[in-house]
Amino acid sequence: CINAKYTRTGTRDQPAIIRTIVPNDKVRWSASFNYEPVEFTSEKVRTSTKEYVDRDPRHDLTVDIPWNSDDRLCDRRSYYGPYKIIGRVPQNPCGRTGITGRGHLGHFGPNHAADPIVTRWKRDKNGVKVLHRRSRKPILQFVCIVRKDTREYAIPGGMADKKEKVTDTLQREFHEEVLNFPDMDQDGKEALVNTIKNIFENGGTRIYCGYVDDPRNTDNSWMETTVYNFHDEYNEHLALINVHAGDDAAKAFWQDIDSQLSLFASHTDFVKRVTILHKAHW
Ligand code: RP5
Ligand code: MG
Ligand code: MG
Repeated sequence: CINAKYTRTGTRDQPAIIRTIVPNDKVRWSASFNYEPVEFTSEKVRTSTKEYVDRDPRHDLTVDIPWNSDDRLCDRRSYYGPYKIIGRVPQNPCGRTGITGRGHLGHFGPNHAADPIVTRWKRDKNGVKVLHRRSRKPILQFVCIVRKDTREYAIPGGMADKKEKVTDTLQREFHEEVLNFPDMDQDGKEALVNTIKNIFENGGTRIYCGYVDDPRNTDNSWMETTVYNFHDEYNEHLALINVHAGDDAAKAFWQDIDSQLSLFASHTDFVKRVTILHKAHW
């Protein structure tokens, strides 16, 4: 697990909730700790009647959620294997987060997402790879967004819709967040959709699957993701896309990758893994 202890929750539009402070050596459930976390489930989640938002089994004993299984509407399995159910709700397998309830997340237990890291080499005007002046390694660029909620730089990923396959989530989110072309004609859009479909379904490398140290995580609800890298080695297809922000993105652009990058949640770690894969500058 990455660190489960995140010091804040909330988004730009919703107030931050102060978490109980959990020292690093008290994050594991096995560490004894006088722990009285704050309970918090946002108004939006609590009052939602949407099918993909859980009802609270602690408040309604008729609610019977098929924990640790794929109930076809929602995959409730964790990459960490079976999680414990305590007091009728799941326990975060990565430990204490300083807050109970669901916070801003719709599901108790794992909330699954997918993250596409689309990369190309930084090249000069002659098409030659640009080497970093200190490391002498080539510089990778990835499609980056600024999230509308926290204003942080991030991978254009998103939550899996009900019944959705990871490959579909990756494509849908990439389209929604960075391929907003209001002026492009129908033929142009279709050609682009087909190019991306082909690459996303045939050419990706899985980089990571598991827990995300997301600011929305709680002791009962947490984010898990599957990260894929789609790399355009010769600037033939993905590298030629001019990205434009759409949906949850305030901005979208090609960003040089470097160890100074500070990204949302665990995204810096995911991007670093891609630089290792391609032997790029970090
Ligand atoms: C992170 O939140 C995941 O890695 C993914 O990038 C994102 C999904 O949430 P939304 O972007 O849909 O808010 O934990
Ligand atoms: Mg998103
Ligand atoms: Mg989205």
